[in-house]
Amino acid sequence: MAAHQRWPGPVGLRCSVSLLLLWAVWTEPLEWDERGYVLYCPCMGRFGNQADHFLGALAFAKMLNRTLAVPPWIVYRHHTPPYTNVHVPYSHFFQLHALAAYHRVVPLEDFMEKLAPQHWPPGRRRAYCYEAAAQRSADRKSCPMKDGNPFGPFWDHAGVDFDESVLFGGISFSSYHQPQWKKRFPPSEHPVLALPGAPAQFPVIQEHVGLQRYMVWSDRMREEGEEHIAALLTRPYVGIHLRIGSDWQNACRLLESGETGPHFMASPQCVGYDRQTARPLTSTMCLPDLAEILRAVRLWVRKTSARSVYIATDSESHSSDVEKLFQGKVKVVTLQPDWAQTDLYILGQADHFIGNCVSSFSAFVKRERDIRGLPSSFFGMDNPGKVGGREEL
Ligand code: GFB
Repeated sequence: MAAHQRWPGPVGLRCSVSLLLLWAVWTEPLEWDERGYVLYCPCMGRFGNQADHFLGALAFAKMLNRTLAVPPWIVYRHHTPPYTNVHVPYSHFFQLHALAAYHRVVPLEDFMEKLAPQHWPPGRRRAYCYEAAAQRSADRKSCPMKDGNPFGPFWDHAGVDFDESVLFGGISFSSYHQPQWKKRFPPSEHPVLALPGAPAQFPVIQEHVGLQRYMVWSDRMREEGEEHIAALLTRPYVGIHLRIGSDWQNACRLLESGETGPHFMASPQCVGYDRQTARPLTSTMCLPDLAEILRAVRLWVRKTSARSVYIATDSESHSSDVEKLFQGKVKVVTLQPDWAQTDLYILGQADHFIGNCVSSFSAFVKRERDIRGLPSSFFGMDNPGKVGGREEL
């Protein structure tokens, strides 16, 4: 597949222009931005949650016209070496310069190394949080920036201790409160808004879904993903995401009580964002059983005349069941890669994708595919349509 087909044309063009601009900028020493900065810890959930929050944080920084200090991804490697949190720079998985087509960004690592020593030195590092969050601290007046995991390790990794707390209340991160943010925290007095969590909602709001177009895979991830596809898969291929592990089984049990309603974690992506008109969320959509997995795979393999199936999974792959279904006529591949992002890449490139409606891991793939006009469905929902955001330019 040619590079220009992978990303929508206008963005490709914008990316090339911004690449040139950024090349020019980044060969210069980093200049302090008087319009201020937003820093935050991606401290909620794993990759899919962090990605949802990232889109909202990007929009928040743009709304306040502050530069976003792009945090590293927090990857929890507690069962494999190094058996701790790993902080992976944004640019390991995605192109930093592609973000510049939307808004000004700087990697948190560069901010700390090149700007903070002079402009945000120790002794002047203020934390900003909701009054309600400060209630959790011992003195009830301090933002709990470094309390517990992943908070402490994140700010330690960045090399930050906080000297003071600024509390706020009565304002949300939505555009409705933009004037209040600007009035309350002018960059001249509050140059660095450092927040304990993402200034964003989970799941990502509909308006920001389209910002996914600025999250462009890094060359490293693209090359690795394309190598796997070329070596293992024959097109057309159907990619499926099996989110069926024990943590997920527990989460889906909450649905049974009926208290959640149709909006549960990432489900607005398939039931619709409007609560009044949302389609029902069934337990099969959250936790498909083997019968549903095989039904959906058979349907989409037939519809697309697929020659292979790629299974990404958080636990069992059920690959032998899928193989049996097609009596060996369809190749079934599961990689269980070292980085979950490799699975995301391969799912994103599939000729058809079957995801889990409730999972933000699936939501990442669905957003990327919607932007590129590629078809997706969910277990328990064959025709979800597209829940796109308005074009963010
Ligand atoms: O991405 P994520 O926030 O999606 O978290 P959910 C799920 C994590 O599980 C991923 C791994 O980031 C991966 O590390 N994982 C899940 C997978 N599916 C796959 C897969 O197909 N392949 C690979 N390689 N890894 C939320 C969590 O998960 O679920 C919350 O963020 C909470 O913390 C909640 O646990 C119940 O939205 O699915």
